[in-house]
Amino acid sequence: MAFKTLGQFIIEKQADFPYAKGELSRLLRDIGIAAKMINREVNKAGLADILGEVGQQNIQGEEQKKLDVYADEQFIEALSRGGECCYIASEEHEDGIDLSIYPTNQEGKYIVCIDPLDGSSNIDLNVSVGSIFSIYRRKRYGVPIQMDEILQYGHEQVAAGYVIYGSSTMLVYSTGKGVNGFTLDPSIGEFCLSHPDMKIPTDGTIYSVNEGNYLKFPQYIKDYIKYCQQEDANSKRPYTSRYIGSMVADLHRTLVVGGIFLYPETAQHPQGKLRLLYECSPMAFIIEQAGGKAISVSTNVSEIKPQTLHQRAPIVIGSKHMVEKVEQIMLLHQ
Ligand code: AHM
Ligand code: MG
Repeated sequence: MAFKTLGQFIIEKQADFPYAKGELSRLLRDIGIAAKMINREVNKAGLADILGEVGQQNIQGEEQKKLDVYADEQFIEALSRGGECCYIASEEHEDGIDLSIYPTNQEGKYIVCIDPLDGSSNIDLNVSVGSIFSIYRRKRYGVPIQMDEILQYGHEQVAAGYVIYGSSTMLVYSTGKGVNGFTLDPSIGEFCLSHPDMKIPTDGTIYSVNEGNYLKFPQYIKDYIKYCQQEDANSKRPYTSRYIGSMVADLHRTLVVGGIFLYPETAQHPQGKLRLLYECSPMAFIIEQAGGKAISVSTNVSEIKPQTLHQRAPIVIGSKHMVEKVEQIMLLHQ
């Protein structure tokens, strides 16, 4: 059967950007390579005891690294290599990594924000984890990079995507012209187009939230959860509850079969838990590109102006009608 690899697809799609010189395509390809390297290590995670504990030397005399550190290094290496990227903001680093100070990357057009291994607390349990990336364009050239170029609105993203290391490994991304998904074929070591032009169903029957936090949630979220649990044949309620605790995995399911994912604000954590630049904005970009919706209390996630690199934001994201229902209930409380 004929199939299209990620590399072939990226080159084909370059025609969508007539003025582009191929830098974004190269950047996406480099991200694909990092994803394959991380996938290889994630698949071996259960062998840690055999290959050597984290921090110990393995049989080849190499130091074993924590997987999130390894994933971070793979991305940084892949993104630094090509010269297209001038700045990396990573969830793993307190400060950003300014590559524009190096002659090889000073002309780089792109800023990349990454969560190299999201949901890493699940790694030892053989539960799906993921990587998330988000790409912005530089605003000025020939001067040192400034914070306003890094802290851009979600709607200014040029591309965003995620990799899910699950029962199979997939890379899903968008450059603002729809969403496409690629499954890694381990026999040939290539991501192959398996989910072209992904669309999230407008309605769904699954809600996904850490209900252990229920008592701390604001009233409109509590009311929405009760709404999900009430019986109503027309809207196929009660909905099913599913929560993996890996944002990438929970949102991948939401994208494919529809549903809603919530990580709301609480009195103790008014900004929720998830990071705006590495988790909320890229996932909102993908879900919106697929026809869904993402809000942060009363604004769209894509309309939040980030103030700091590691800023958090509450998020409600998924099937359009389900997110709109949360908005309706929220309005009743104002
Ligand atoms: P991490 O970046 O430390 O891995 O945390 C992010 C993860 C998300 O993948 C997931 O949605 C969320 O944390 C789960 O949090 P909780 O355990 O509070 O429900
Ligand atoms: Mg994370």
